[in-house]
Amino acid sequence: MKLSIVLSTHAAKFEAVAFKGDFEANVAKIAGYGYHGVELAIRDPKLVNPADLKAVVRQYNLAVPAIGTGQAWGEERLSFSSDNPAVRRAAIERIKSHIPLAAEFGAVVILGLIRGISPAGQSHAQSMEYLVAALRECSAAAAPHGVKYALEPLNRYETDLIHTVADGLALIERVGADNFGLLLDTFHMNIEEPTIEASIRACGERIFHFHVADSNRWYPGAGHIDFARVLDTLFATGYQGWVSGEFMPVPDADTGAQRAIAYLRGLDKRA
Ligand code: LER
Ligand code: MN
Repeated sequence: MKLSIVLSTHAAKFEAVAFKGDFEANVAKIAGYGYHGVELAIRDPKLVNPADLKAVVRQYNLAVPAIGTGQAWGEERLSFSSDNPAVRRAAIERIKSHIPLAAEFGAVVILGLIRGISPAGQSHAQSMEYLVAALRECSAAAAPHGVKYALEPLNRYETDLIHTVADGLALIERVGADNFGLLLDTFHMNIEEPTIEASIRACGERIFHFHVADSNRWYPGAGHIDFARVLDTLFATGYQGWVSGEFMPVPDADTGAQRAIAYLRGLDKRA
């Protein structure tokens, strides 16, 4: 099992990003705890220096399996489904601007809350049309660079758009791009999926990335998700990707990160 953990390149509001702030010190800690990768949450690629990022992760021998983009919604309200065409355009351009860095790291680009939330007065069907158009454009731009996008089904309390694997698979059909798939997150799945294992099997080869947090969004092992079964099911699909920790800094970021890796390694001796 290849294990990574989410790290924000800048201070962020998103509460499930355990490591925020001093980048190099956090990378050093994450490597020290035994993780093999860092998933980078980057609001805007213009705000980071790719050479510096690369130098730091290489120095600590870490991979970057995925780049999270949700802070562009969280901090700037950029959204694929906005009723304002300028906002939709800015969201699409922002998401395309992640392509060079993702290509360099071999990272999948995560599409979480950048999908947005249907604005008051806009129908769900209209939001989905905007979403499909944005995803087609971004996927087509990324394909020649070998970059993939992974849209994450999110629970109903965060958005009205795409809650389940079934919703995500229907969207994949509509987008019709080989480099567009899903990111599954056990926290959201525990709220929305009828059966976590059946949904993982249904998603199969379109699982492009995987987030782990327990039912309470603390580190795996702190709640009631059966991770032995979930991870067995995930790897039985042939999944070759990363298992990435995205959980709250409880009791603090360092303790959570250490408990998560100890617990996951205990489940899978290959971790
Ligand atoms: C991001 O990966 C996530 O899981 C969401 O809850 C962000 O809002
Ligand atoms: Mn997630």
